[in-house]
Amino acid sequence: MPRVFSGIQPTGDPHIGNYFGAMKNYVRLGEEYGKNSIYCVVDLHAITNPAAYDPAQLSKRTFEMAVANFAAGLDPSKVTFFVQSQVPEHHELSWVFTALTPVGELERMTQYKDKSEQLESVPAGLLMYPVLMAADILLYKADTVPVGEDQTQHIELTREIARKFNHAYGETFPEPKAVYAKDALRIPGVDGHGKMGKSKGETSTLGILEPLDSIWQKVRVAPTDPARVRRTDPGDPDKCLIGDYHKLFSDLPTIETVYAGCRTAGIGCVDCKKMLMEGMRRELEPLQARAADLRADPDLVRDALEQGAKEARAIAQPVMEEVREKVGFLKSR
Ligand code: AQP
Repeated sequence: MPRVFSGIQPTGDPHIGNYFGAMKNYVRLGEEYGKNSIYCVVDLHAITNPAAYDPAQLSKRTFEMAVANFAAGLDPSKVTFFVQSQVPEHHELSWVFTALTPVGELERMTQYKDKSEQLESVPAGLLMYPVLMAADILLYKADTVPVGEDQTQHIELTREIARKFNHAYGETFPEPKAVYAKDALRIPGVDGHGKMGKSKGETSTLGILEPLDSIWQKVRVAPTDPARVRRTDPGDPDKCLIGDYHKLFSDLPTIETVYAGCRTAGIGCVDCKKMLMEGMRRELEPLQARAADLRADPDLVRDALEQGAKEARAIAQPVMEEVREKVGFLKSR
């Protein structure tokens, strides 16, 4: 049975990188795979990076991440959606994979190198992050993983772990493939410093639940093509993050107008940014209204998550039984 799995960290407010790079794909694949599309808020991952983790905020952020996904169109009655820590089989399988994975493989992960560089003391959990991610995916024997491009290396490692397990214990797990959203592989941060990411803080992100005034304050001062020093200088919209954002939010005629206007200096950067805000308003205002309705009924959200965890465990438990038997653990009577 083909199955989809993906997770999203409650390390901060969901941003347009998460939305276009992952969340919209969850909705699309959910329509195709129904309950076999399995998504979770990965709170176990969120505690591995001390720079982005605040215990006082974690449960609130987990709830908000669920709200954001439901508001973005994910229907919990049609897909399987839950909170990772409510399905303990994730860390059980993770431990089995830990025993199979060479430390050297983990140390060469780019995301580990980037994040550990910024820390004085590096928690082992940060190193083990991709092993837990492999367990998340393979616990459901998922073969399709909708993610952004930043996760490519982790998915490759997941395939390797599946191969290692199958080799050691017999054919058990599929080798999953990543699926990417076209035009949203790696959405740049609004500060112009690399990929938009939650753990980089609010200067990097445009939150999908963020008030539009606050979004405008960041867009207004966002860097554009450095070649456009004066209003009369022509620019290259392909070298401008506002140009990238237009491709996500604007309709085709607007994109054509903006791209031609930038290249000929027919429009200035401020006009270009104002036109972007129209598209953002169109996309985000209804989403934010749905989120407000959901927040007003927290029991509805919590019930949906708990039901999702039950559905996830119904798939995960037999897989874990199979793993325990193959690994050779003495079965409890
Ligand atoms: N900028 C992005 N462009 C496209 N896709 C992205 N994703 C994340 N950022 C972008 C995809 O969103 C899904 C959830 O990933 P995450 O929860 O790890 O999101 P994050 O913002 O990257 O969170 P972090 O790890 O707290 O932030 P950083 O990156 O700063 O370390 C994934 O499918 C991801 O690919």
